[in-house]
Amino acid sequence: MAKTFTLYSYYRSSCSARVRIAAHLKGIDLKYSFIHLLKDDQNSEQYGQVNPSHSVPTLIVSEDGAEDVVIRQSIAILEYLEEIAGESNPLLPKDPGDRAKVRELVNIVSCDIQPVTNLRVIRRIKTGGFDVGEWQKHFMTSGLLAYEKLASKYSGKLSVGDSVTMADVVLAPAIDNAIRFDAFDQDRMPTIKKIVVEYNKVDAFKAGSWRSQADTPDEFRT
Ligand SMILES: N[C@@H](CCC(=O)N[C@@H](CS)C(=O)NCC(=O)O)C(=O)O
Repeated sequence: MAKTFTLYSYYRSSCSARVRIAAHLKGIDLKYSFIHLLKDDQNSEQYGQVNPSHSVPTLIVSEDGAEDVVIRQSIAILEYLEEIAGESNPLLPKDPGDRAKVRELVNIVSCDIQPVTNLRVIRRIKTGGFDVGEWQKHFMTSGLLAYEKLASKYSGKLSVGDSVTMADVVLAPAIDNAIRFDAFDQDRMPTIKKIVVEYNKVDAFKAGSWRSQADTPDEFRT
């Protein structure tokens, strides 16, 4: 019997979008279980049993009806998908030096930008009458400028060379967030601007985007 892949996801979660885009690129059919972050589904005791970090995404892989693999971190999920379906749209280049470039860029977004702009962090600092928008914009901008600097050396059409890599899968939803918080300064980020144009040509980016999920509210659909 074939494997079943179930993703706990929220339409506006950039970490979930990474996995959705990668799965589309690899032709892996995902079933969805929706966790509404603004309704606090992630903090339920039941979901805490699935993912003790109380965050999305979580990927459950079942075989013959039995749970086989559970992965609760988006980058670990991307690495897993690459390992089981590496030949279909490889997201890591063959050359170890190029792989390191991809992972550097992935880490700028997943370690330096996303964690400090995440919902639970924002909720916590909001209690101090903080300017949350300014905070988000600051960390998104400084992280993306670092990405820009490296990608200006590494990029061809895409972040590293001319093929889609894990770096692009992680960057695309980060740019959606940056646009939302007015942190995508295209004049200072010409390489990223050029790369983002390429995403519009690849179906998987649209299919995985926050605007086209089954839990996306109608007002956000394109
Ligand atoms: N390092 C984790 C971060 C996951 C994460 O923080 N996800 C966000 C959505 S992008 C979330 O679930 N936030 C819920 C909250 O902050 O309450 C990963 O990459 O999977």
